[in-house]
Amino acid sequence: MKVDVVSLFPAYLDPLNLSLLGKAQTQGLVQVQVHDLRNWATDPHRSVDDTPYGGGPGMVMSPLVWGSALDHIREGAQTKPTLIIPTPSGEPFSQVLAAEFSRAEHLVFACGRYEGIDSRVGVHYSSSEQWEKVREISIGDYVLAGGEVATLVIIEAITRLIPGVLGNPQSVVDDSFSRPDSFIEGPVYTKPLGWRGLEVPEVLRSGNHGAIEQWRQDQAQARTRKYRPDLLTEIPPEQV
Ligand code: 6GU
Repeated sequence: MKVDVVSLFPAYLDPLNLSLLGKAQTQGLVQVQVHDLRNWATDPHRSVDDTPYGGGPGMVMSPLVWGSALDHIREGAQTKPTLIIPTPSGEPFSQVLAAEFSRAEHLVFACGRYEGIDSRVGVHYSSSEQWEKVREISIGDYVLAGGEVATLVIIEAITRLIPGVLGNPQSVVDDSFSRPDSFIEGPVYTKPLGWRGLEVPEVLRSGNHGAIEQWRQDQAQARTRKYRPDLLTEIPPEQV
């Protein structure tokens, strides 16, 4: 998978070279390239934003600068990329979306700052034959200062699903939000058996695999009821 990230603060994306993703890049499973948006600014002040039409606070990022940057990336590519625009007003990110994006050949992330990117950028590339698709994605119900940290989150969730990136493929199957029942995962333990007066649950030492699986399922269900009751509400059948 090829991943391009365009940002005003390329150093924000430095963690992409660490740990699991750093190794995946060394192994050739993923190629990440970070670009400084200011390279495509053309005026003497190298500005990338302007005041919003209709008034209001803050600045809006220029479609001229974004258009030049994204066209440049497309011109250097062999296949149609998917454009991901992280924004708090986007579609909620999820494990299902991470799995979908993990099958893409080429992803391009457009990191906005200030009050966001001129809306015509997303509209234009959505209808362009040169791009696979455009997705505006939010990582949760809170507001970040820019798209960079959201991009790190999305890339990490996607790339660990690429075959070969994780050491143990079963880890991905067992994840919260990936199982058919969609419970969040229960508690885990390692040695020592006793720690500061707290014991590892007896059942995990029983050797009874059926009982262990049942216990884990019960724990996962209890935890989901407590923290994420929204995951348990049944979706009513569609009314025709
Ligand atoms: Cl993707 N961007 C920003 N700036 N804030 C967010 C977000 C994205 N997702 C949640 N909050």
